[in-house]
Amino acid sequence: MSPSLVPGSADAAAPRAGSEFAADMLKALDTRPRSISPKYFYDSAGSQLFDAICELPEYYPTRTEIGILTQCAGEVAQLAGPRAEIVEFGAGSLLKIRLLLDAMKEPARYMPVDISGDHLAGSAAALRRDYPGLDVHPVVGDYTQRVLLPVPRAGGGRRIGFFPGSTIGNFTPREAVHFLEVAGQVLRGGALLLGADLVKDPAVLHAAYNDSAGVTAAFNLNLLARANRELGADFALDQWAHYAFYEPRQQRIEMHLVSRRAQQVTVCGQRFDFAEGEALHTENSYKFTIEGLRALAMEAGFRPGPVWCDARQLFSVHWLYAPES
Ligand code: AVJ
Repeated sequence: MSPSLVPGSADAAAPRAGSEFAADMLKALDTRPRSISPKYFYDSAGSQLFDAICELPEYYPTRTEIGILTQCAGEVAQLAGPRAEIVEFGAGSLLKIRLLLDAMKEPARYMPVDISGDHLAGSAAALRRDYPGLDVHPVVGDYTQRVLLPVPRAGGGRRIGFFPGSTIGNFTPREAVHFLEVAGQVLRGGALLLGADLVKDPAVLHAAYNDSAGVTAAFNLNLLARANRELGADFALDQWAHYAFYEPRQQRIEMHLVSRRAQQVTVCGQRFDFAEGEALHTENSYKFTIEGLRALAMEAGFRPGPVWCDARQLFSVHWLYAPES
């Protein structure tokens, strides 16, 4: 039995987050327009801020997806069949995976793939305690790159991918197809359960990324705070503005950090100039139509199955059949 391809890096090969962050930040500051991957939001402070975002009244995706998963879990369990092996891309919320595990018949194995080993260890311990029959097998790796899953498939059941939260929206459409192609290889013969945020009234989208409590602003600014902590940078946080808006032609929210005045910053001992109003692009969060998402999946070789939505059509959860071979 050969191990299968997963997007991510194998345990031993995982790069040090610090040095990768340093290299990517220096590269971002040297490029025009300046932009950096949103994966650097998630140090421990950023992960806590993200959890706070999920509780905000304006941020509908998390609670809406949980509602949908609660409704469709029985049907999902039927589709998955007995002794399924679940591969989660990103060790997300324990609540979401529990909804699936509780509905499934004798789930055999749970393999969360995440860049944060600490995050993985915490959730693995809790799940092992609560699901004694389940083989919990975390994989430290970056699922946005491809690598090998270290273990052969669990015997008998189907391999089911789980990619909730509309994290797929952080990829450009091209990157999303590439991710899905790699995921399709990992999951071949099985399926992917995918959460995708939907195109909707721009005012609703705008509010979700411009909350009145300022938590999303703090989450965005934490990237600069993290650079100060880890890269010896000297960003003056009060000289930077959180700027998030919906771009309807590309169907995406863009988040930026905008310099409030002309200023110089030092990062890893190097100086960089920012003009007043110059920006660092920190995140894209694409929104989808149901048909558009299904078309992307088909481009990557998946066959679309059932789709579940909330009554207001805010969010969608898709069952996508992976290629057979
Ligand atoms: C985790 C990527 C799905 O795009 O809504 C929340 C991250 N950024 N608020 C999203 C995020 C700002 C979130 N994803």
